[in-house]
Amino acid sequence: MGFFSKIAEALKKTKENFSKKLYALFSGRALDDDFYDELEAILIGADVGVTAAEQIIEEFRDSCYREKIKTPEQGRDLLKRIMTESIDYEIQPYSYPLVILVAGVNGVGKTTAIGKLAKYFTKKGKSVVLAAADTFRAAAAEQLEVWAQRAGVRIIKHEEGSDPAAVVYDAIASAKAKNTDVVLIDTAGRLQNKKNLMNELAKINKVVGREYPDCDYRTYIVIDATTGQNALSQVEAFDEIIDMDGIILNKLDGTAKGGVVFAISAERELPVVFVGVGEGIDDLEEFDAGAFIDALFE
Ligand SMILES: Nc1nc2c(ncn2[C@@H]2O[C@H](COP(=O)(O)OP(=O)(O)O)[C@@H](O)[C@H]2O)c(=O)[nH]1
Ligand SMILES: [Mg+2]
Repeated sequence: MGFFSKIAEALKKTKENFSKKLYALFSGRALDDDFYDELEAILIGADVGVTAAEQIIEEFRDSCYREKIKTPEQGRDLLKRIMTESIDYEIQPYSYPLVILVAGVNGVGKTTAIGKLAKYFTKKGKSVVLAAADTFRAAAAEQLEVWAQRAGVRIIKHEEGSDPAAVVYDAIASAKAKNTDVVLIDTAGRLQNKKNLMNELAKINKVVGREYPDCDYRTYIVIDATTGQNALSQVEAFDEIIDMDGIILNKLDGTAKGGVVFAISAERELPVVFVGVGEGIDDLEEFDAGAFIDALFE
């Protein structure tokens, strides 16, 4: 399945909240105040968020006037274009050696995403090593090891409770020694202990900068789409700890809250880089704004 069909499948529930109502809205209605109120309600109902909904509608109103939009079809196309533009970021292609740090609260799917990313890069012919820097629970490294086996990649892990930054140090040393293209860093996500988490991530960040200054370094925060607007405060909290480069939006399958993509763009100006659409190793897709919108409006 390509991005479009996987996304269309994953967005099924979001669409129920969205595309049918939009379709009805655009069917033979005047673009009056009631129309805009209803449009705002539909956007907010799909978890687009108030800020993003207001921005989209303002832009839509202005453009309708400017472009002399008359028919519902023209209006629908215009809305599609505006919504696409609001989430369409240019993402710098990866260069190698590459290090990706994956952060986020417990249970959002960090470890799963690392497993999927390992497969993603090996499919591109890249060599990969995983750094099991969630040393908080022994089970975390074991879980990552299962993913390493599935993807057929190496893993560096230490004892439970050991220093996560030391794991990252070793993984980088190993990548240098073996000319490995990609280092993927799994981390713990205990937000209830914010100070520890902050120190830990900051320390890992420093080790990467010091030991691998020439690598392409990306920091991704993973969020769970089913949490909707709550994910925003997680993005904010992690973005304050280390400057995040992008978002992995997990569990898009089975949620009606796919509109959170727009909220993140409007509030944080962070691109969604990948989406998780299931629990399997191939259930990760590069985010494509145009295909996402097509699937949403379909
Ligand atoms: N439906 C669905 N489940 C997912 C997805 N990504 C992860 N999960 C599930 O979410 C749960 C937590 O994942 P895990 O990777 O352990 O989260 P972590 O605590 O952030 O490392 C597991 O049961 C995963 O199978 C996804 O894209 N879709
Ligand atoms: Mg984990």
